[in-house]
Amino acid sequence: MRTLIIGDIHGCFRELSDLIEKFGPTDNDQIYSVGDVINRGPESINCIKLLKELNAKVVMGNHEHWYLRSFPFKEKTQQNKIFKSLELEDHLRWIYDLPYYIETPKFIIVHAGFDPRRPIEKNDKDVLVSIRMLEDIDKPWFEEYEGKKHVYFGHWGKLGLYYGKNVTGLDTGCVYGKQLSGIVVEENKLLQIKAKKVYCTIS
Ligand SMILES: [Mn+2]
Repeated sequence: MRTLIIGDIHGCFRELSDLIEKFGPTDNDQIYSVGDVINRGPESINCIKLLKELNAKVVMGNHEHWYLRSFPFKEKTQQNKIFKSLELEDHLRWIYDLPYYIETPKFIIVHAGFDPRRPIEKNDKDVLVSIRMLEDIDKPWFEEYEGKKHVYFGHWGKLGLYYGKNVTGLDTGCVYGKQLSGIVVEENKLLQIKAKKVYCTIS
């Protein structure tokens, strides 16, 4: 059995398909995603459909979290307009049921990270999908992490591919024209697909 953990996808379906093909999953393999499957890029719905077909395990990203917070789009804010255009209502239950982190005997998958000075289950959902820095000590959250389980996370596109002490950052900014990354855990092997184009400029 092999395990593939995929970084932030953001609707980049062609790159996701290529990455899956490169991995070549069998029925014994398990695919995970660090979340932010949707939004910003061109084909959010197709990304969800493919991950469902593959029985991938996906954690909640800030974009899925915000989508749920915005639904049913009553307020006319800019964010709601963007999400409305995604037309993801058929997949609402799937998004709603996404866990905020996944912990296995070997590793933890979380979208952004957590404050490691307290147990992950004691971190707020908003923290799990959005943390980068521990503001009070002005350090990235993972610099304080001393747990034994390896943590795989995304969310930090500017950080890019990051190998730290028992942590791996996998958001390599595909939607910004960089790469879609995945890591094969058992082989510690990195798979990358170059973005077909710049879908979105960094805001
Ligand atoms: Mn994110």
